[in-house]
This record gives sequence, structure tokens and C-alpha cells, in this order.
Amino acid sequence: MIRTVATTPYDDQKPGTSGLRKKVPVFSQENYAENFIQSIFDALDGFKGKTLVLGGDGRYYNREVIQKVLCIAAANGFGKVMVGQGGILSTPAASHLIRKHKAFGGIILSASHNPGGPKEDFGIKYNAENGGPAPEKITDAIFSKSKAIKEYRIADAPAVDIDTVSTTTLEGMTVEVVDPVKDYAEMMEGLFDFKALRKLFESGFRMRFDAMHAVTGPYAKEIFENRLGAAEGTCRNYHPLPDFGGHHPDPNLVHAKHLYDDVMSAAGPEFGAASDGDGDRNMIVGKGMFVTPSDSLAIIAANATLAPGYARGIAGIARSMPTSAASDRVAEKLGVGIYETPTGWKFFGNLLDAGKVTLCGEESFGTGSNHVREKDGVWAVLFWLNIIAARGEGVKEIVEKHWAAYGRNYYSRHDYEEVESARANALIDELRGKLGSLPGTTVRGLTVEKADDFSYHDPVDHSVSEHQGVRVLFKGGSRVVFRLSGTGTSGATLRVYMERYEPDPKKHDIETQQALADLIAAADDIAGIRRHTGRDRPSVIT
Ligand code: G16
Repeated sequence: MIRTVATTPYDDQKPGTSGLRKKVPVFSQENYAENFIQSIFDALDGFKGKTLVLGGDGRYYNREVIQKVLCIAAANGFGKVMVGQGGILSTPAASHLIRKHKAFGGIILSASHNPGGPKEDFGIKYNAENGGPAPEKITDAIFSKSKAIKEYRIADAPAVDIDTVSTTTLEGMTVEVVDPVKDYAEMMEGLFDFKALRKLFESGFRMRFDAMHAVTGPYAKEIFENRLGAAEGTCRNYHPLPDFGGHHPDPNLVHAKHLYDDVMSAAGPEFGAASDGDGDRNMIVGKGMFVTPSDSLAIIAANATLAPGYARGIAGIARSMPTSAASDRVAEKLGVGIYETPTGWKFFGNLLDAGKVTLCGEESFGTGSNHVREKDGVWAVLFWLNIIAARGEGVKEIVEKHWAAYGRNYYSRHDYEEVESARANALIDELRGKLGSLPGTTVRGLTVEKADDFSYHDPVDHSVSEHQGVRVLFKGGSRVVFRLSGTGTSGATLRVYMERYEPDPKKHDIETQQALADLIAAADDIAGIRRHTGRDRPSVIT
């Protein structure tokens, strides 16, 4: 039976950088999730009888919302929902399913790298038919529908069994429960040289992959251990848990420090990698070398033709504005386009669809390509393995040779988390107010060449996105960028990004924070970080 339920709007359902993310107690308020799901469908046209892909990262509340989406999709007229077994689909695997099966779109339940649990984070994101995160015109429409919603439609039916690969019906809608790993693993076999990778592992190459008790566990087990023959035990923490074992499933030097320490230890493996809650982020560590995400993009681009799926070369590279310019130098050498977009994977979609770029990446531990329309953690790890196997060199050697050839972009991000929103906004407003007077001034010996509030003009659909981060560019190519995160769920997170280019190989072994010390001090002088936030140090440094 289909019911129409009267409801009242919530005023806080504005999707952020990547969908709507809130604490579970917010999501579990009466009709909160239902309102948002109905608002997504109200913002879309033409899906009657079509297919929706559905899955999530397995976090707390995932299973409940899977059932809600199924019932609301059936009542709204979808013809079929393909749902990952157990309600599980990594974000890139969902993107692939949408594309492969020509679905109308997909709903992904995830709050990415944010912690999970009854008091922690949950999220709902809509992806369009190209497999990528809905562009701003759709997320804006969803938000406006959510502010005016009066009712939602829902099927009254017993819970669907999502744990068995099978096909059933729900009020006339087909529900197909699919293996979440199979299609994705097959796609990876087509992109990378699995034969060479099997040889690499046969030769005794040791790797540690930490799935952080999140969604990539089953993918990594199948691909690295079963298909590539990596030793049992290569994958750690591979059972997805609703609370990620009480940790932040965030692959970086803070939350995956244990992996870093393991690889750096004398007895540890040569190579380490981790992925986040929903499987789209990655961290790469080699013996003696942590690879920054910005460098990772540049190195993958410079070596792309070593992987069979990219043997014919790349069309171009896109990076988010705060990501370092390391890949710009690679693009220049290859003679391909380089695009600078705002933070948010959704901004890469048009460039990928138009064939302008093949590779995309962000400083926030995201790398991906035109194989899907999301960043992809396991894909990035396979790309590194492919490069290592083809070159017969370790991560450290590969990175150092890259710096010697292109110069090094010293890079770091400082996050000030859970700052009172009013204080964080005051800091950004003050900065915006002084942009005009900064050029020509000297701070800590650095002369400001240009200062602006980044705005993006999409070269494909010509849409304009303003206020995407304050940039202060210094003479010589160094820069500091300030922006507020669009993914946090409590207070505001101020992100400060510092970058300095060093062409001289003799100066490539300075400790990063030391190499950036003048920029770190200048950032505080310019923005008054301590004064506004009351903090004397960042909460997280990556
Ligand atoms: C999301 C977006 C990324 C973005 C990141 C951080 O990633 O998809 O494009 O770089 O958030 O955004 P912010 O700096 O606004 O917090 P994820 O992995 O959280 O989905």
C-alpha cells in the first residue's frame, strides 16, 4: 500500500560539499530522512519506471535508511532499485553501477571519513546519471524543495531482505540485491596490469592495506588478496563496522598514523595504503616516504601510460584550487590541459563528461579518473602498484625522481575544527574586506602579488561558483588559501592551505612544516587566526 504522509519542512537540509551530512540524532528526527529523500525525488524529473542505484558505507543508521529509500522510491514510481548486498556500496562502486547499468541516478548513504555511531555522523548524497555527485543546480533545487515540502509518499511494506543476492518486488518496483564488489573488481582488471601485479606480489613485495573498518574491506580482500595473490593479512580492519571500530575512518597522518609507523619501521612492509569510510579517499605511504595527495596526482599523471587503461595518454588534469600546483607542471610538460576547480568532486563532472580531462585530484586525499565520476581509493592504490611494478622502483625513489625532474611543491593543510561558526565567519569576512589592500604589502618577508576570493567559471556549462576560498598569492609562487569546510557537522572548520615551490633538488629534504614556517606565520598575520579562533595551534595538520 502506498501512503501519503503529511510533513513539515526542516530548514537545515542544504547539501554541503558532498551531500547532506548531519549527526544521527538529527537524521533520526521524525520525518527528517523521509523529507530529504522525497525532496531529492521532487527535484528530479523523468525517473518513472527507471532504475536507481542504492548503497552506503555501512555506518550506523545505514540499514534503516536503505529501507526508507526503497519504500519512498517505490511510492514515487521508480521501476527498479539496485541495492548493494547488506546495503553496502563504496562510493566509486555506486558510481560505476550507475554508469554500467545506465541507471537514472543513485543514492549513496555516507558521511565519508566522519566517524559513525548513534551520536556520530550520517549522510545522504544524490548522484546523477553520469555517476557523479549532483551538480549545484540539482543540490540547490533539492534544498528549495526541502524548505517547502508538505508531504511524502511511502510504500507500507515489510522490510526487504537486502542480505541475499536476489530479485524481489516492492509495490510493483523491482528490487535487485547485487554483489557490491564483482562489477567493480572487473573494471579494475580492465584498467591495470593484473598480471604484472600478481608477479610483484609473487616476488615477495609486501603491502599493508588498512580498510579502517569501513566499506573498502570487501573490495580490498577480493582484489589484493584473492585476485592479485597478496599474502593473507595484507588487508587490515577489513570488516565494515557501523561505528568503524570507534575510529575516524579518515586515511591521513593523524587517523592512520599506525599504518605510517608500520611502513616506516624496519620490519614493516614496503608499501602502505588506506581508504576512508565510503572508499573514495586514499593515502599512499612507501618506506621512508609519505606521498601527499597533491604529489600523488602529479606522479600518477606523469606515469599514467604505464597502466594499460591509460596507455594512450591522458586528455588533461583537473585539481581543486587548494590542491598544490605539482600537477600543473606535469600537464605543461605533457602539453595537456590543466583545470582549477572549487573544492568538491562535483565540479569535475562536466570536465570529465566533455572529455577535457582524464585525471582529477584533490589535496583532501582524493584521486580519480574518467573510469567513474567519483574519486576512488582502491583505484589509486592499484595505480601506484602498477607504477611500482612497471618501473621496478619503490615509492621513495619514484617520488624523489619526480621532484628532481619537476621541482617540489612543499604543501600542508592546517585545520581548526569545531570553531564557533560566528568566529570563523568573522575571520573570513575580515579577510574578504582587506583583499584589495593586500597586494604590494610584505608579510614575514613575503610580498603579496595577488589576493582574491576564488570564483570558478565552468568552461562546459558556463555556470559560475563564487566565494570558493580566499587566496593570497606571493611573489615567487608561494601561496596561502583560507576556506571553511563544507563537510563538517558541528561548528565550523577553518582550513588553511600553505604551498611553496622549490625547484632546487638540493633543497628537497627539508621537513615540511619547517619549509613552510614563513607561510604559516604569514597566514596568522594576515587572517588573525589566533585572534579570531582563540586557538594557538591547528587541531589537525596534514
Ligand atoms: C568531500 C568532497 C571533496 C572535498 C572534501 C573536503 O569529500 O567530495 O571534493 O575535497 O569533501 O571538503 P571540505 O574541505 O569542504 O570539508 P568526501 O571524501 O568527504 O566525500
